[in-house]
Amino acid sequence: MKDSGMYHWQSEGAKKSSVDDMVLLTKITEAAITDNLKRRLMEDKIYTYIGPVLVAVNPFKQLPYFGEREVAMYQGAAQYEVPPHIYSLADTMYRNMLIDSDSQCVIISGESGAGKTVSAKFIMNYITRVSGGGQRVQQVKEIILESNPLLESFGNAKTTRNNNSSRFGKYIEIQFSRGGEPLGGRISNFLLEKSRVHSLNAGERSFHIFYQICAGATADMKSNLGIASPDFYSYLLQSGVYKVDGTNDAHDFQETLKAMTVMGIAEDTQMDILRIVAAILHMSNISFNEENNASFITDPGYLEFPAFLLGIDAQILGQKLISRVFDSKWGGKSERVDVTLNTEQAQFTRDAWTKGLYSRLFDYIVETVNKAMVTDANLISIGILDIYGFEIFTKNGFEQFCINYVNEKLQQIFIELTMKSEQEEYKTEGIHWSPITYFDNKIVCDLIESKRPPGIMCILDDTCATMSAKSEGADEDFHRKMESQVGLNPHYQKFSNGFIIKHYAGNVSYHIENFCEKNRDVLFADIIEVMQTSNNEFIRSLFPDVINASTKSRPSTAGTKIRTQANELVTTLMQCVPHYIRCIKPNETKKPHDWDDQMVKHQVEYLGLKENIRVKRAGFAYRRPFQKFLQRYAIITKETWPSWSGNPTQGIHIIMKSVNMDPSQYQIGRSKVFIKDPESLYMLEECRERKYDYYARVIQHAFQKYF
Ligand code: AD9
Ligand code: MG
Repeated sequence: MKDSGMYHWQSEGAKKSSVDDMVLLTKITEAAITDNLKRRLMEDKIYTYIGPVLVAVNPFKQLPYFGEREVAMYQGAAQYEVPPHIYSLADTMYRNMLIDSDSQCVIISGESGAGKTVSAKFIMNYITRVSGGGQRVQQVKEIILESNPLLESFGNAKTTRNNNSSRFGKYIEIQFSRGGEPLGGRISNFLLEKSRVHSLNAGERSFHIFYQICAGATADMKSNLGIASPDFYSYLLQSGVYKVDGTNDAHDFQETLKAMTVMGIAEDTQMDILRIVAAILHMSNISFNEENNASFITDPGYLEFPAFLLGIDAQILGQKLISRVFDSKWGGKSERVDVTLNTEQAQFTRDAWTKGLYSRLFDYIVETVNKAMVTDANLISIGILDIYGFEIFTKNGFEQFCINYVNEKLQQIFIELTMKSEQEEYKTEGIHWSPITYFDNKIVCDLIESKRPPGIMCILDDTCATMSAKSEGADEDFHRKMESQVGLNPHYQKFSNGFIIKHYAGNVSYHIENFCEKNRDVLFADIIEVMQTSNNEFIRSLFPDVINASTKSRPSTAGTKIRTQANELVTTLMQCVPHYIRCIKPNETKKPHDWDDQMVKHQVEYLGLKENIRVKRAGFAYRRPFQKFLQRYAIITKETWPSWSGNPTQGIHIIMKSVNMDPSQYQIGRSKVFIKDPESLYMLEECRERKYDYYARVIQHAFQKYF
């Protein structure tokens, strides 16, 4: 189909080939859902509802309906009046926040490349466009929008599944005044996949910034930072992929610099940031040889430039790469011993050094964005959660384990809030209801994060706590412990050098190699000490660590951090009114109008869309505590206006009766009123608006008459 720039959706009605809201499907099967989504995508309709949940299919092409015209069209429009759109969801969130003074959040889920980050940006764009504000507000909006290209440059990369894959998770809260003006914001970031700095899979790239600097550096930068083409640097050379379809690295580099300026990062600091990026590239060219189990630097000339960029001594850099200081206990006395490393250990040290530098730089950038938009007012907010999607690669490691764990947690929230709590609420409110069964993935979350009995993360932490500094044999030990402690869990299965987890979204085989080292995630004390001697103040500031050999407390592991963060996130999300976008990836070719039926069906299945439709269909579209309902609709009848102080149930009945609401359309529970179909709710809304208009006219009339 050609992209005519017209609204394909407006021909709706002439040919009723698909439904806008899948609650209206005549047959609720996975095949029917898939077919509905396919028909719509072929007509360039990428959005479909399941009640309030938005399903978004990635079109892999720019669609014309995201302009000013649509922004105007969706502002204040009721969901049923306009075609499904992400702007409608954004508008609902924004308006709900203003009406109820409740913070809102949107949980965007779907596998890698399904369109989560694009969706998050549409929401941020819409909200910044419809909200007003003076100069400071405009500045806050610019910071919010510019944080996207900045964080993507440092935190996104081309993978085999997505050319712009988020390699970190992000929850951004936009904070508003009661009048709806964005006054500030806050970003929480989750576990950057930092091993990408040094290890690339075939067909993938490292973080965008490395290629941007090569393509876009000015002549001055090139000579000051020693920038060459990407194939000059070992880290980038290993995959041999330098370009990404549809990406202009030189242009994006300018965007990155501009975004840094918007964040208030001074030009000198920008240069310091790029200095670190360049130093990492140069460090990758330091290689090692070995004699009698002791490594030496193949060409010490390669030490000079990175040492210069980092402001440290080249000789010390070399020495720290081929030897390491260990704390050893001899006869009760603690002693520091310098041990020579073999080639493998030296390479490991170099990579630990570069990834440590990079992750600290990334944290600095997130912190800077946060400082730029900080506000101390206690405000209402809209939170947007865009994390890395569920991943299954040919070889999956510790990173995929963490990424998939977070996705598992999000699925759990979705289940908790849309399926479980919905059904439980009917029960506690005493509403008549026939239950629907669904797969509750809590069992998988427990397998990973449970403390008692210990789940995989606990077992991993235990192994790390007792492993030797050189970590020999730790992964095997971890493997054995898992077998004895979670071996019987039906969602766990062992294989020779790894284990399979039966996730909600599919079975993933994880290779055990390096799990312990990556989980321990410590930067060696002597590397930190060297960095603290840097003659560059900015670089020193990234290493504020206090090194104290006698400190008994164990540093927290990567697994513990992600588990804590994931659980904190759940708590935050639970305090907001949740909205959901379920992104679907229609093919692996990244081409428009290409449809892989099996692939979509699989996603429909694991996202639980069928059960979601069933629950919605059998359930109630709307529920509100008595008081909130009465406040909102009191205007409809004379008896309840301006406020109702009698028995709430009676007040609600009066309002319902006055609009001729069919009694089968609503039920009154113990503390809430439930309305079955969205249409019935819209009817109430319309009556409310008519009354508002009427009173507005009366007031205007009186005003004109007397003044
Ligand atoms: V990952 O888990 O970060 O690897 P995402 O975030 O789900 O993944 P992303 O939003 O990055 O996927 O989308 C992948 C690509 O699909 C984008 O770079 C676009 O080229 C394309 N895409 C996604 N959604 C849209 C859309 N609504 N319109 C046009 C889209 N292109
Ligand atoms: Mg993304």
